[in-house]
Amino acid sequence: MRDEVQTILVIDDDASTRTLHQRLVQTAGFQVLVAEDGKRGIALAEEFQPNVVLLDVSLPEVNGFEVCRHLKNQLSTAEIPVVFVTGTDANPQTIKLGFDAGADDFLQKPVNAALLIARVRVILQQQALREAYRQLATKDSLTGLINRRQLFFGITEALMRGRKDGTSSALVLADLDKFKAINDLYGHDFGDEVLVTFSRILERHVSRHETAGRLGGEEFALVLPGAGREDGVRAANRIREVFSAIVFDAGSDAKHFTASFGVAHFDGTPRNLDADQFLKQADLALYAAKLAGRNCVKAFWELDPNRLPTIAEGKGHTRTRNRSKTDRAYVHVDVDPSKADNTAPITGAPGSADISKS
Ligand code: GH3
Ligand code: MG
Ligand code: MG
Repeated sequence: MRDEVQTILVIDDDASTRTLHQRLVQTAGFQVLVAEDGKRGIALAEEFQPNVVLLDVSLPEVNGFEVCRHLKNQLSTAEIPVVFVTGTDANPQTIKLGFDAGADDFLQKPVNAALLIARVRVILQQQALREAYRQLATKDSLTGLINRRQLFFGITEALMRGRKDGTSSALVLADLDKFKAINDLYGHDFGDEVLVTFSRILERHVSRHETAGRLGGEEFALVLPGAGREDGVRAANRIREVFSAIVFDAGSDAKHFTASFGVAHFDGTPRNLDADQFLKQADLALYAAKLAGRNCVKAFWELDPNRLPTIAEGKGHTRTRNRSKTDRAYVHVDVDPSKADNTAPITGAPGSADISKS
């Protein structure tokens, strides 16, 4: 729930009721918006997204039930709780009609001030709890990025749009290089810091309609709806460059770390490409980037289709279940801490076969 002062929208055609309800909620510390008819009320709800609507049943033109149904049927206003506050007609039938229309509560005029405010506060608490559960279900707790499950929704949505109207989209997978060695050399907390830093970079590089998420471990994905092939590669390279330029303070050492990227692209065909297969394409490209020496970007469409590597069953990124650990058993990294070079990047030099930095 928002931190700022919470806003209550009062919709009532009776001026004295509006004034009374306005005074009550203002005294309780809420901000208030008022509307004298349903149409104006709906417009205010859409524009200002109030935390609760206090809604009269009998209104001219559009009645309260219709207003409530309208709010509850629109994605942008469906979550706003509605409390009916009705005068003349609080009989069993109108109460049922109110709740059928989606009301969260039903109060009788003249309202008991303490009861009205208490009900509003309970509703706000329930909203806050729902929001907290939503965060838990959709966000990764370490980085605050959306989680694996939500990423799959985003990928599926991008594919559906592509199938429908040919809108292209790019999928970028990123995997931090030799991250196990970072943990081993500098500790798990330091490793966590690196993950968080990488996540902040991803966030800064995505626009509102794009998505950055954590697939698990040190693996991340970007979904870029509307992106052409080169847009995906460019985005990956920008992030790669920014990340590798960051100087991490590892005890007495200043360290640079790197990441490898795989890019796949969908332009509506093949129509039956699903999220698993799209991820697999990006994963094969990422694997090629690791093989090419890491700290580089590879595109699926540039790979030789006759020489695609076989990723061992269950070792790729394309599994739909969540994983607690993200070992890539097919990439072997031998790290001898005693030979660690504290000034150079922890990763090897980019491979000469790198297509992406030209
Ligand atoms: P490569 O360059 O081939 O990707 O090598 P890598 O070492 O990055 O890959 P590997 O999959 O072998 O190691 C990933 C490591 O990431 C192992 C795991 O312990 C660590 N890891 C996974 N999740 C977290 C986390 O939340 N925090 C920290 N600090 N480490 C994590
Ligand atoms: Mg890695
Ligand atoms: Mg990995």
